[in-house]
Amino acid sequence: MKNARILLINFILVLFASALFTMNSCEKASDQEPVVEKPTIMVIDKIILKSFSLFNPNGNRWDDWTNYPDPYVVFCEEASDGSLNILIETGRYDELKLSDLPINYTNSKLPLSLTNFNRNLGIGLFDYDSDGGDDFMFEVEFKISDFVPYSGEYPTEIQLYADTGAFTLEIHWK
Ligand SMILES: [Ca+2]
Ligand SMILES: [Ca+2]
Repeated sequence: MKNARILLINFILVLFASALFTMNSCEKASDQEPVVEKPTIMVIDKIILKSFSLFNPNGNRWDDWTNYPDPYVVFCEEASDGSLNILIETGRYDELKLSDLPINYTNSKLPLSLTNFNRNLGIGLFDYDSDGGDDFMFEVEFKISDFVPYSGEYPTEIQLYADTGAFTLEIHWK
C-alpha cells in the first residue's frame, strides 16, 4: 500500500514535470516566431518606361518635324476632393527611340514614399513640344492596394500596362 502511494506520487510528479516542460517549450516556440507586421508604406525607387507607341491615336507621328517624341513622365494622385496632385514630373528625353528602352526616369523626388494604399494614382507619358501644346501619349491608373498580396511576399516591382505603353515601378515596402 505504501509502495502504491509512492508510485502514485511519483506519477503525479512526472505529470507535473512534463506539463512544466510542455509549457516551457511552448513559450520558447512562440518567442521564436517572427513578428509579422504588414507594411504601411510603399516606396517607389525607380520609374522605368518599358514601351510606348511611335504613333498617336490618329496614326501620325507625335511630332510633324521628326519621327520620334520627347517623352516625360507625370505621376499624380487624386486628392480626396477629386483634384489631381502632381507628385513627380520628370525631365524629358529628346527624340526617344524604341531601341533606347527601357529608360529609367530619374528625379529628385525619388525615392517617393506613399502611405495611402487606396488613393487613385496615375502615371502618364507626355510628348514635350516647344510650342507648349504637349501631347498626351498614354496613362495607367492604379491603386497600391491592387498590388498588396493577400499573403506571402510583397512585390519588388509593379508592372503597369496601357494599350499603347507600359511602365515598371521598382519599389520596396516599409
Ligand atoms: Ca508633339
Ligand atoms: Ca515633341
